[in-house]
Amino acid sequence: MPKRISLSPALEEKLLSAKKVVILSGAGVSSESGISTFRDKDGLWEKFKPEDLATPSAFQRNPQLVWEWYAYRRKKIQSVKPNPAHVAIAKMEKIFPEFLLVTQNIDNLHQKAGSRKLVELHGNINRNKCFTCEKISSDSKSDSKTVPPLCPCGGYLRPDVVWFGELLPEKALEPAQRASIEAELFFSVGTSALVYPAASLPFLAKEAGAFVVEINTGETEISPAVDELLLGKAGEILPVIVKFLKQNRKNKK
Ligand code: BJW
Ligand code: ZN
Repeated sequence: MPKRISLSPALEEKLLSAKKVVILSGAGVSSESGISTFRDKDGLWEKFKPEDLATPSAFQRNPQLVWEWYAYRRKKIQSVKPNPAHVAIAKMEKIFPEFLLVTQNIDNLHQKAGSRKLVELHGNINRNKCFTCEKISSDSKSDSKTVPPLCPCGGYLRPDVVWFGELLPEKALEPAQRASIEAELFFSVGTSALVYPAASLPFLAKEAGAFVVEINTGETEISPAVDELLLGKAGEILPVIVKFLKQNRKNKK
């Protein structure tokens, strides 16, 4: 039986008045869909080493191993559905006049749930790009192969995700930072807030005056700094927030 979720009067007031809202999402948002997180017990980094699979030098050393690991994860991701957390976030986009979802997730589940106002900080596993010339590949058949296909330039294709030591796409990071600074209400949902620069966004928002809410099954690095910590599953807490908004927020736009 899920425990009763109560929102503080301060959060309720912000939910009713805020126009500019940002949600930062992490792997915890997809865990109720059956996708493993990275750093929880049984998370991906317990079974696999990031330095062997999620760095440019790992790919240079063993492109086949890295390609196969992503092919395995892609197959799993394609078999699952968005959960109530994804659905609630897609509904929130329609309620607040200025809204941005900043996701670290590469699994496309937010888009499947209907989110449109979003930036992908760490890329998307459904796209490939060339390791050498960085051109995005349009070859959708490349999914099924067990060795990385080749780009017309001769370089190997790789998933269009951001590995450790790589820069985040400026077209995602710049709007994410700007929206975080301008936000009145900022949610950090299902992320351990350990990986930078994504983890700096709640602090940017807080320093610029936003009311910062964290939704997570456990405490994280940012918990001591947030205005409201809602401990529990994103798929149980976010629908309660949407229900409150629908019942109480008169002027939706
Ligand atoms: C629930 C739940 C439920 C569960 N409901 N909650 C030293 C200090 C500071 C920084 C660095 C440093 N050394 C190197 C760096 C930089 C590095 C970094 O931050 N490293 C840290 C680990 C220390 N960052 C980078 O390299 C980034 N680039 C960069 O900084 O460029 C400039 C630069 C270059 C070189 C040197 C220095 C600077 C790039 C980072 C790329 C991250 N890539 C990955 C892989 C993507 C592709 C793939 O999927 O394979 O992105 S790593 C992985 O972590 C993935 C995630 O997006 C990211 C964040 O993880 P997330 O989402 O937070 O998941 P978890 O598992 O950590 O947490 C899940 C949370 O959910 C938990 O808290 C649970 O409690 C909770 N939860 N179920 C609610 N139902
Ligand atoms: Zn190329």
